Amino acid sequence: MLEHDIDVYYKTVLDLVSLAGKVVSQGFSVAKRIETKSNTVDLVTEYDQRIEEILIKQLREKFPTHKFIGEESSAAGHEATLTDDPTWIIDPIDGTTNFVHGFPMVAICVALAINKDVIIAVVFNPILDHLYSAVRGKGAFKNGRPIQCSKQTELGLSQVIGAYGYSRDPAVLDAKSKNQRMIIEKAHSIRMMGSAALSLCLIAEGSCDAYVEYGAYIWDYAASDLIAREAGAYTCDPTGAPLNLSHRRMLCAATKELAEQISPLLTHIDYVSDSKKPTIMKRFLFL
Ligand code: 2AM
Ligand code: CA
Ligand code: CA
Ligand code: CA
Repeated sequence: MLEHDIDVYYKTVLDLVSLAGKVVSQGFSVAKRIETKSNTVDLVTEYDQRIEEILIKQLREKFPTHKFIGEESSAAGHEATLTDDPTWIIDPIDGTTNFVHGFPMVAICVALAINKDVIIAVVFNPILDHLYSAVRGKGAFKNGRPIQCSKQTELGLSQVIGAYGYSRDPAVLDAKSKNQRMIIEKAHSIRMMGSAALSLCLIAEGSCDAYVEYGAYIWDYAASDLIAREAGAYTCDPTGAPLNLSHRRMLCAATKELAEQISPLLTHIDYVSDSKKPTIMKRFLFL
């Protein structure tokens, strides 16, 4: 891959995301059409769909051989399989529930993966005008300035980001509640942002020290995972195994030492073995 091509891809996506941000900002404070997806709390608006259409149409015109994975165009909310082909992974609005309620943690997320590795990542919160970006190997940036995660190694001194997601399955809620409880017994605090991507960006910029979530998808993490790692953070599967962006599980921590303290506390939820019903797994130690 020529350096030159990456520059073209990066500039193209930055321009497009800035354009899409204007549509998100315009929709943020007006009444909108809201529909539900998998259940009554899994929401989608006309803006999610419109922004994904704009991004895919414009990127396809520029790069006709590239593939696309987008939340709103993936069948029944399930992700398409990531291949070695250049693939744009798009979440048009991360934090749709926030968008519906006028809570300003919303972001447009776009990542480009080549050979299954994410090389370009952009997460843009147009309401707060926070643009997070990274190109693999070149560091992470917020509004053009380099960012770095904290150096925190102690859970007892950490601010951790949690999440409840959209599942209302009692077993899943129990497992997630138990995880929050295990963490809050030790940490300074737990925060919930309602945006998986911005949660990882908050770690990237050092405002929080760790994040754990089960149930989000590749489009939630593809861009923000690269931004967090380029800012120095450690991302892995919550079991401690290597991260697989398609496995719907994420542990991100400012340091590996911190991830190693959080992992053994967790009750894991497995979305891979049985796609119809998540399985709650017994705790197991960091691998
Ligand atoms: P969304 O707003 O794009 O739907 C909410 O906890 C955060 O997790 C949001 O970033 C949300 O993305 C994402 N998310 C989406 N589906 C989820 C799921 N089934 N479980 C957990 N989080 C999910
Ligand atoms: Ca999302
Ligand atoms: Ca979304
Ligand atoms: Ca969604």
